[in-house]
Amino acid sequence: MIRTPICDLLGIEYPVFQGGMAWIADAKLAAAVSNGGGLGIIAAGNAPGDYVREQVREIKGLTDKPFGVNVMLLSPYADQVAQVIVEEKVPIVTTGAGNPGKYMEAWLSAGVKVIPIVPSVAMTKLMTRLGASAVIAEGGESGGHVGDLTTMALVPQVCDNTDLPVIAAGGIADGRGVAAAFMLGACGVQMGTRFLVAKECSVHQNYKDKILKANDIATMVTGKRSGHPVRSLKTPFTREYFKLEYSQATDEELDKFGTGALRKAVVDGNQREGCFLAGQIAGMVTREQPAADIVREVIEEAEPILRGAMKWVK
Ligand code: TUI
Repeated sequence: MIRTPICDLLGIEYPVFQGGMAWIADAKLAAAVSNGGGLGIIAAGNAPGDYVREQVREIKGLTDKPFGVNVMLLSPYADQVAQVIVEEKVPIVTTGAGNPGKYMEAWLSAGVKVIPIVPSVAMTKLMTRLGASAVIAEGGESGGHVGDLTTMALVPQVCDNTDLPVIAAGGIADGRGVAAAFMLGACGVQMGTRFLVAKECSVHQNYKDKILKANDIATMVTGKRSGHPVRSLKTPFTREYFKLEYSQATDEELDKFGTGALRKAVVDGNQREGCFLAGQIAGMVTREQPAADIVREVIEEAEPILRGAMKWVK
């Protein structure tokens, strides 16, 4: 059995978070993960506060286990969502794609546990000072919005600069990844792409099929020009977007081309115009499974690896 400080801190059985995937991670997926003993997380993404309120009310009817909400800080509705979290007494918040500093006081005084995603040591130190309960160190192997550092380089440096529990994310999809994360000093993991093909994940079947068929070199990063780099599957859309980025196209033209592409992937399964966010481990994700099985399986796989880790040391 693997039990780590994050399990006691949050009241969960397995130290496994499901990533707050925008447009994808809804109350049903999050409830399935939480009921399986991990931490299910509802993604606010770019949705308004009322959507998040509905989702939070729904999950409370589906599980009595702890759950979280992920706030995407680039969202125009981030202020609304931050307020809904307080009003609806959400127990745990994770944040992504920015600095949640301006919400910390309100959340902490409402008793919310705040777990920011940090892409650097500087952000780690700031979040530790501001009262975070833990941090998620997410490397650029992940899908979606990516920082510069890899998980291998980021996690130990984050661990060296905080006493908080560190959750590793980016490039983790099985027990080997979990074991490696623990070796680097993390006491938990967050996975997105692996949960995207969970049975309870309601993303369009075309999206799941594309992940299941992906190989090691199936993803690429676009959006560097705008300062918001995003990793997704190579598709006609991403190749065209990439070309436009390095052309004379204006920022407005580029924005117009990209708008709605994630919705087209998630809701419509549109293989030509959709943007299918995915991590580099998509090539290892080969079967659809119940979310609870994923949570248990990665931890059960990690146990013998961690026990046998010293086999080459005489
Ligand atoms: O947030 C994510 N992944 C995401 S967000 C998203 S929706 C989106 N759509 C279009 C453009 C951008 C986003 C899809 N996937 N992961 C967590 C994450 N956070 N990765 C990196 C960061 C991060 C980056 C900078 C966190 C903090 C940060 O701070 C910068 C600063 O100094 O304010």
